[in-house]
Amino acid sequence: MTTPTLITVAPTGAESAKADVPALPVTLDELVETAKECEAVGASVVHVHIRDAAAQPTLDLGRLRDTVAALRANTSLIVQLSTGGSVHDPEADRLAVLEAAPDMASCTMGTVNFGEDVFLNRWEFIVDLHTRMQERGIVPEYEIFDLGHLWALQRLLDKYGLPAGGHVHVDFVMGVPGGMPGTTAALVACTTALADLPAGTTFSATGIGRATLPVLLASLSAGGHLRVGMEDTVTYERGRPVESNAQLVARAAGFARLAQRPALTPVEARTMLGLPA
Ligand code: KMH
Ligand code: ZN
Repeated sequence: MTTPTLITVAPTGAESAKADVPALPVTLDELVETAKECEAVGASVVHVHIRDAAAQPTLDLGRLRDTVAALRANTSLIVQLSTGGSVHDPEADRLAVLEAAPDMASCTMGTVNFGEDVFLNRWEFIVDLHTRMQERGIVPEYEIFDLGHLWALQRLLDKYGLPAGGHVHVDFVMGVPGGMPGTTAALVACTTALADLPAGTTFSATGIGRATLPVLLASLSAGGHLRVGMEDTVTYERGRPVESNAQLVARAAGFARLAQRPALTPVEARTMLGLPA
């Protein structure tokens, strides 16, 4: 039996500048329009970073609340807010993201070098995020930048219990300079390590930059799900900038159909991820 494919779109991120990537959605209107287009071609989850009036990354709570409301009003997508923010965001602001009451939120499972920067995720901070999400009924997506992060997740679940909804879903973020590479071998190492996590744990994978296609194909063939979007990839093919997030989602959905693992609808995705209908 084949498993349909969960497609998450990560449309904006915190790293690219609007001046360098004009197609990047940075206003609420642009984000909502992108989300609608991506849902129409196969996305079921939207992983959200927002920008301020100057198109700079922000974790402003009012803007986050407005964003959750607008995405819910205009799409059926599962709204996943980033608690990773940008590498410069303080822990308190990252924790406060949960006050915007999304369906899901990201929870990165360890510190990782991030290009020239450091993406800091202390153990106590991870425990705080995990337990606050449990209390609020927010379903985490555990972000795995390196193999050891899976071992940290095993420790977290052993000590503090399963997430809200009882289902464990991880996302392998591959090809960040400082993290694991975006290769089939690294993906296989991660999927092998999943054997130590609760039965039924699901995974998606995304490759940064030129790792996009190798990771997408490896994940599909390994029974995994997909994350694509301009947070991770701004070049569609050599010398050709991405025109829109929907272009990336459509390509992912096309590969998923070829693999006879068509895209899940948001309703089906809710069931898989342990979210209320
Ligand atoms: N922007 C990165 C520092 C997440 O969204 O949780 C962190 C990130 C992970 O994108
Ligand atoms: Zn992110």
